[in-house]
Amino acid sequence: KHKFWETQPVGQFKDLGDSSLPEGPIEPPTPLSEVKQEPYNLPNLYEWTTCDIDSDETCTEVYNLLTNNYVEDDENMFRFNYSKEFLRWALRPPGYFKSWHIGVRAKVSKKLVAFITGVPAKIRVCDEVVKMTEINFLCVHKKLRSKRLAPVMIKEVTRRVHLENIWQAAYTAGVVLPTPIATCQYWHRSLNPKKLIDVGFSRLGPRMTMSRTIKLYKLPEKTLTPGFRKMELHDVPAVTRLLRDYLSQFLVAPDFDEDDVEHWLLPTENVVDSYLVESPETHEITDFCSFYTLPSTILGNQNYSTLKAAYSYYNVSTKTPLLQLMNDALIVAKRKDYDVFNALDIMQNEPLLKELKFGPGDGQLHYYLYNYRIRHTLKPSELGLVLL
Ligand code: MYA
Ligand code: JJ1
Repeated sequence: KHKFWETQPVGQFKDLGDSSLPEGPIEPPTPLSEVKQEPYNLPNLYEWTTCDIDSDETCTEVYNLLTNNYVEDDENMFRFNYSKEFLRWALRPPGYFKSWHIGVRAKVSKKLVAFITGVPAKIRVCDEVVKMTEINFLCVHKKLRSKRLAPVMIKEVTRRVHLENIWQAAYTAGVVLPTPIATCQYWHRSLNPKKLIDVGFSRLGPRMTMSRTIKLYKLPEKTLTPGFRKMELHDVPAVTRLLRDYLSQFLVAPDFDEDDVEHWLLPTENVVDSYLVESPETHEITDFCSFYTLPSTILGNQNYSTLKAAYSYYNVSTKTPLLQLMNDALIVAKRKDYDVFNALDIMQNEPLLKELKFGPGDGQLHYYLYNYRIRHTLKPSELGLVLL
């Protein structure tokens, strides 16, 4: 059934529940001298390219490929529309490798027709911190689908990751592959219900009018928590301590140092927003919340072309109840004109989502590890990792 994935060092469906298999790497690293030195073969009309995302021209080509060919919902009404600034942020974390930003071009026209990326990350699985790559932005042009290009791209990124002496990966997908470590549910909180209904993102509930719906989702103009403010550069050490401490309770979570926190959580306009609570008395940093910006193109609507969505990222509470913190994040997102606030049922989110008037979406997100076996499937609440 999975001609490609059956050949890869990933958990196989037939092994689910076999507790005799050891936890940890599925196959051992090989000496670097044994890693294949040449790229995998592509069909004859295509060639590999390393994408220099610093170059405006290349970044635009990647942006255009993804804008027209990346992930859609199951009814093809919306398509993710990552911005160029977002792509630059996502692809250049501390210690990134340019060689892991891989494109495929048509040999004659030089048109970019496929893409896959890796970025380095330290991820803790139970009590081991493992050097991994996070794989994202796998995309094959719509006209080249179902020609088995994706397996070649995955093997090529694997080879280039191996050349850096890294042997594990983490990734998420909307499709089921061998074998999820967890399956999570998307939840959505309407901020601009009229537009969401007009574009078919949501529906008027039974026995609801538009004006009752607008009233239902109304939010205050201002945040409620005293000491709530935007994160700044000088907060990096305090936020790192807070986040490391908080993430230690999850079975799978990133192992962030200060450089990671500066990159991944310091606010970047229209890319990532982070807020914290500084105690008005002690000036201690006690709580933190963040979201990233990922609009979607609205396919075939007369009146609207993009849906502005915020995605819940990392939230930490020690003093302010998580509910109040997330409510303040909703207030900020509403004030900044987002149409919807999305979140997964990971970490401690699930009980809050219902109280904050989120509703379950029609999409799921499956989490995967490459070449690392864990003995049990995780509950979403045991996951402390958000991929972009
Ligand atoms: S998830 C986002 C994926 N992108 C999209 O959904 C965008 C729209 N779709 C497309 O561009 C294409 O449909 C893609 C497949 C490119 C997805 N992850 O070439 P094919 C398997 C992994 O004929 P196409 C993200 O970016 C499929 O089961 N495998 O198919 C994370 C089949 O194998 P098998 C996938 O439709 C990516 C084979 O590909 C996915 O033309 C993580 C068919 O190939 C998928 N999302 O192209 C990648 N979809 O026969 C893995 C289909 O066995 C990373 N397939 O079932 C692994 C770790 C690597 C690094 C390791 C380092 C140590
Ligand atoms: O956004 C998603 N679904 C929306 C739109 C559905 C449109 C028709 N298919 C949705 N809307 C309902 C919202 C409603 C608001 C009021 C309260 C009740 C709910 O459900 C879904 C997620 O739910 N998104 C997708 O399907 C996009 C793909 C998701 C897989 C992502 C793969 C990631 C790639 C890895 O990097």
